[in-house]
Amino acid sequence: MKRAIPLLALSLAIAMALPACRQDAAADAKPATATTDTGGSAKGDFGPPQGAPVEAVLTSPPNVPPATGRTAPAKVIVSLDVVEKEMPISEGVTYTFWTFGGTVPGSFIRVRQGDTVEFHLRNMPDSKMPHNIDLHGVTGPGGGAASSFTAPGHVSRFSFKALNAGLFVYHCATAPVGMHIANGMYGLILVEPPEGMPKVDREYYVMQGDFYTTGKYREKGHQGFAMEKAIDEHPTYVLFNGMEGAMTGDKALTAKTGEKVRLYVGNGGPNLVSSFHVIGEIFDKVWYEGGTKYQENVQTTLIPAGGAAMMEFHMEVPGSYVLVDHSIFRAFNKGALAILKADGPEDKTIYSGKEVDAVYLGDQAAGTSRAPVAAAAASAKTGNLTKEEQIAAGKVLFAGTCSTCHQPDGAGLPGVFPPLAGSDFIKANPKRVPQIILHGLVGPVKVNGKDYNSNMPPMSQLTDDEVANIGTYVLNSWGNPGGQVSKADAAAARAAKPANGSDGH
Ligand code: HEC
Ligand SMILES: [Cu+2]
Repeated sequence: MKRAIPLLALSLAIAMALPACRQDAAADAKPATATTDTGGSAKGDFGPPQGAPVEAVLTSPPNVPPATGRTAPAKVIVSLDVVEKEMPISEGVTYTFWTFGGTVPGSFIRVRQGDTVEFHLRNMPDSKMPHNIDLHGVTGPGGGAASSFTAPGHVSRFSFKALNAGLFVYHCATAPVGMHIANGMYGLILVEPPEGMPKVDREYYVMQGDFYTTGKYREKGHQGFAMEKAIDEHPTYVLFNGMEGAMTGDKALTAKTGEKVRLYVGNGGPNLVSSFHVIGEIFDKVWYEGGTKYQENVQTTLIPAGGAAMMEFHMEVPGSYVLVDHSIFRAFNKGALAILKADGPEDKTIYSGKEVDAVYLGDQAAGTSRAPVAAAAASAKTGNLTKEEQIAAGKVLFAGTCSTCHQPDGAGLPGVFPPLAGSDFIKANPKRVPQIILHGLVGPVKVNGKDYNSNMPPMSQLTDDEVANIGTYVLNSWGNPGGQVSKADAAAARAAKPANGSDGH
């Protein structure tokens, strides 16, 4: 009996191999495809550059430069500026980024295999740090890093021949390397194969990175870099294109049904690998690891830190497609979320469902403005925060955090989620609202004469400002007693022991 299984398996394998062999023989007769070796760095048009030097077109994310369109090797000049600058990392939160070209990720560079690239790296005079560049598309020790160490106010120049086709990460490699990368110093360089990339309707540039701030996720104001968190690999933010919401709302990527879209996706790290996924789409092709061969019909592709991938899909159904790192807390609690919006006629034979809504997008849904949150943060900073501003901000935050259960109108769901609207439970002790938000609620409670015995999870991921604003919104909505929750109240509630269902009754 024990022997029978491997024997059976063997004969099955032989039976299955026979027709497969015949197919392989037929394929051999066909012209070379991606299943043939490209020859790597040993095969290509590596003759001297022809014609006048070409100035590379650099683009800021999410844009990709046009195809080089060249059929012979050229000398290509790439001029990239290192800029240290303060930019928003989330609504009402700023961070001092170190950038290649003033954006995170840095400018997209596009050349052709066999090109000789003359790289000019300028570090702006007002920079505080020296920087350099290591391009993974360079053959040579350090990938350019040793030749490009550049003090503030200086320019470095070095040349390399692009021997391998592919999509490559570049990054700063100045000590402490992790810190330079964590501050946003990475981008992509595409080395087109000699025949160029297949034509598509749209190309986009997306790059993931993990960020480490001294404050919590969405803690307002200017945030510093937290070295300890970075060493522990505990990011505060995981982002596409350097900012929460860089590609949502009116900045969403766009496409039309019937179009073929290609994404060039990199992962700068410094620490995390990305399980890159587009909710509602299947990648027709993935050039995994940014190399020459593609896999077909893929749901999620792994992009290592310091790696990249290209993926293509055809848009059939209109609506919002959500780009995420499918390590899913990163998407919904650290910012790794972007939207691709496809316009066009419905095709009910492919999909009868409705537009993706708050289920996936929460406060990132189109038409939801987070401006009131930023306004409240700005006023809080100057000590002028009003109750009205808190209510406006709290309303946005409630939609993103509480409304899935308690419903947008606070009515709850009978027998499952108690109402917040006109809640006698809140009225009996309004001070408990911030405590319930932060510590959750378990065990039996009676609200407006109805019994509930369920479990509200703690929302301790919220900042004190957020708790204060949500609490103030709840207290001043739907016939509740009014009042205000301050940031100090929220901090005190955070420090206090969890509330339980029976106290106050
Ligand atoms: C995952 C679902 C869920 C989310 C999200 C949620 N709650 Fe609750 N909430 C509950 C449940 C369930 C109870 C009742 C718990 C029990 O039976 O002990 C509850 C109870 C409450 C109560 C006390 C009962 C009442 O109706 O007055 C308040 C106040 C409250 N939640 C506020 C909030 C606020 C504010 C948020 C957003 C920060 C929020 N909840 C998010 C599920 C949720
Ligand atoms: Cu640097």
